[in-house]
Amino acid sequence: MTSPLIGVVMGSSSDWDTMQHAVQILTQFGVPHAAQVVSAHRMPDDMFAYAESAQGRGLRAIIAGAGGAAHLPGMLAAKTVVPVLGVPVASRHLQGVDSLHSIVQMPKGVPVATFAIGAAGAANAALFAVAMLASGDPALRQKLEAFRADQTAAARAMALPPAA
Ligand code: RP5
Repeated sequence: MTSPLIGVVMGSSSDWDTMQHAVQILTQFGVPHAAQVVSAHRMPDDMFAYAESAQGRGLRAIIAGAGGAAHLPGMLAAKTVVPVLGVPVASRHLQGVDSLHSIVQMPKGVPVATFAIGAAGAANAALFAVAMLASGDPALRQKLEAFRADQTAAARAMALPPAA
């Protein structure tokens, strides 16, 4: 079995609706990955163990999604130099603006690459991880270029309805 290159973690199973969009992209590109729940405030010891073992397990990036006071991406980044890509999950009361601010406003010295709130952010985090891997993998780079070309073709083919 191939070891995962990308770890996908989230603070709760309730984040899966959003984070599955990252997993779909990684699957589509054939990138070995593993997804699991790692909660910063409910499983802090597990979170540290996950981060501390990330390099040794061969992870090249960690995609971390969380909502509300979203500590998970920043705390993982504090415990590993493996790049952490943060996905703000939409929260019930503040629609994910809280999650975005929690993840994006890292103090200088410990970066978290932060993506858009919700499904687009999850998908883009995965595409960014693919791009990182593709810089040393010509076959993966070709797949990424083909993905972009398909998107371009689809956009060029977009038709608008007549004005009302
Ligand atoms: C965060 O709290 C999770 O990332 C999730 O977005 C949010 C709510 O979690 P649940 O109460 O749905 O488990 O830790």
